[in-house]
Amino acid sequence: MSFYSALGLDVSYFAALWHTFNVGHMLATDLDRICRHHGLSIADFNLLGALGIDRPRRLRPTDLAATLRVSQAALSARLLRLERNRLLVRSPATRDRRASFLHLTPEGVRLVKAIPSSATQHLSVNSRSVRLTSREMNTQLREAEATFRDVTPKEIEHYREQGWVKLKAFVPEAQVASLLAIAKAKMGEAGDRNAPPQAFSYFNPLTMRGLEHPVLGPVIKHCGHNARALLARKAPVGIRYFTDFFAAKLPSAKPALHGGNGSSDWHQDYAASASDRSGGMVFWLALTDLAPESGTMAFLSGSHRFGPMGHYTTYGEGNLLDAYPELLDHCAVTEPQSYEAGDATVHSNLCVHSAGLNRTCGPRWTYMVIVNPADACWNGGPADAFDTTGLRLHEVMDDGRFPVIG
Ligand SMILES: O=C(O)CCC(=O)C(=O)O
Repeated sequence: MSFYSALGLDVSYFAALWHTFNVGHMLATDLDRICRHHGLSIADFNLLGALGIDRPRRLRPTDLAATLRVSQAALSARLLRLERNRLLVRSPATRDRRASFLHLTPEGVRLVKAIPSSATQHLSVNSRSVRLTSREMNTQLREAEATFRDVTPKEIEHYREQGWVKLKAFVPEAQVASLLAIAKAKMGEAGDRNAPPQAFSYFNPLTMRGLEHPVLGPVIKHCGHNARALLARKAPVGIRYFTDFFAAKLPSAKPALHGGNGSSDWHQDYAASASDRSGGMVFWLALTDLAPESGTMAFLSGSHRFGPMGHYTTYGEGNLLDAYPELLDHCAVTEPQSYEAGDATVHSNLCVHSAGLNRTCGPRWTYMVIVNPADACWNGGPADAFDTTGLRLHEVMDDGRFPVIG
């Protein structure tokens, strides 16, 4: 304040202005949290809401950009994504065939109505918030921004049906920023400073075993808690932690020091899990915004129903689909996914998946957590992601290294 008054500005209204700004910020954070439960950001909701208003004339993308006060470039990517998610469609404008009008789909209309009604139930900002001191406001904001969200019934259903699921904003921004900073501090900005004990062609891993770590621990436990909901066993079976690691897929155009700049061809993880039963899953968390050209995950939806189909090293120069081409008659291949920082995908260790080359010029930063059902027993085999020393055949893997976390 004294800085501004020294400039000769009238600062008598600054405190009120700052307070109003903070209440607005709290409200936006709170609304964003609610939108994310429905798989949208607050900006997506504003966009759909603008299309939901009854107007004499439908909006074109240029009208919408002006209404929302955003650039055409920022709007185009968002429109494409919402169109792909079947929340809006375009129809050609009658006078100018090159232009298009935007319309909500029935699902878009449903969301535009559902979000305000869930806001009335779940909004934590209320009339009392306006009277909070700035210290109380900061505490509330920090808590709101750091809140982990749970998987929704719709996401659980998608996982059960398809063997994988996308979890928008699964880890809050603050934690993702800390994870990325830790990864870069240990692996370097280029993601290749560490030398893994076992180098992989498809990414450069750094195993963390971070359960006790102040930043990694809560993220791992968040995965464990939600893995239990995704597993959806009727028997009261918990979730056992197995490993967690940073994985930097390195640019394919540059030579790599320890591998890690290749693609991850179609495969399942099950054969590398050393477990006597299915139910294991991988949480794959994007630490930055990731577009398909950085080598993101694609899935063969529903392939988890077809049982184990071999270890990824057993197809010679080919991949799982060369050995089981008939899968393509039954299962749809998804596009490589796009992620915003904090989005995750989770795949069952029986779901066939792949990730392409990283065609960008920087590393693809991800953090992965691998879990199994707590009643899984060691099948006597080796495991790719963890050490099986000390495990006993046909007994649960309750070695102290693998605690139940969900
Ligand atoms: O991140 C990748 O490139 C592949 C990941 C993968 O195959 C897995 O998580 O099982």
